Amino acid sequence: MEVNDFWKKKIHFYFTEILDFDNDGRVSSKDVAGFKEMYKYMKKLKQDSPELDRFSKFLNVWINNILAITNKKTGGHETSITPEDFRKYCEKIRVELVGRKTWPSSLSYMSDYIEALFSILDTDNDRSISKKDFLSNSANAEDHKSREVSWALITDKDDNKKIDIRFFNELCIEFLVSTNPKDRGNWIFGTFRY
Ligand SMILES: [Ca+2]
Ligand SMILES: [Ca+2]
Repeated sequence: MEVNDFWKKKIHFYFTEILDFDNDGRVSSKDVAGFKEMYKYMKKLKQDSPELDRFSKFLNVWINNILAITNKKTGGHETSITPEDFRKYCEKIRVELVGRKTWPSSLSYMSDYIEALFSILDTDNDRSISKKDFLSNSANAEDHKSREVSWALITDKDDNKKIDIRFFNELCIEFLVSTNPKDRGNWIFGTFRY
């Protein structure tokens, strides 16, 4: 199963709109610093909080893993990731994920990264993502609307549904694999602007 234009657009969107926090066209530890600040603010944490420390560690491990893979190919010592590097990385791990619902051991570091994402979405820290959590990350009215549509798609219009960490992992894997816009994992980041 090859990737298609929908998949490429989705991965590009994820890179530019979500990962590249400071909008400089690359993903690096500078973006992790931005996410850390946002997380600290959202969860009302102190600068020296162990939770905050764990959160940024997860993100850095993940970025370093992508760099290790992309640098291996170029033989270089790049410290930031381009959209093309990222797409190639996603294509590579996608091969290992097709048909799976859990991370293979070769990608075990992804669980920690997914845990960090889950923590961002779980705004009230009760270890599940409710519709309220999902909508509360909206940036503006338009974003709020697309999140409502995304939620309906993911949960089959069940407003009382809760997304636990196991289901969230499945949806994230589907996000990385799916070439079909109808698959619900495509909407886990709450947008239709692919
Ligand atoms: Ca950046
Ligand atoms: Ca929650």
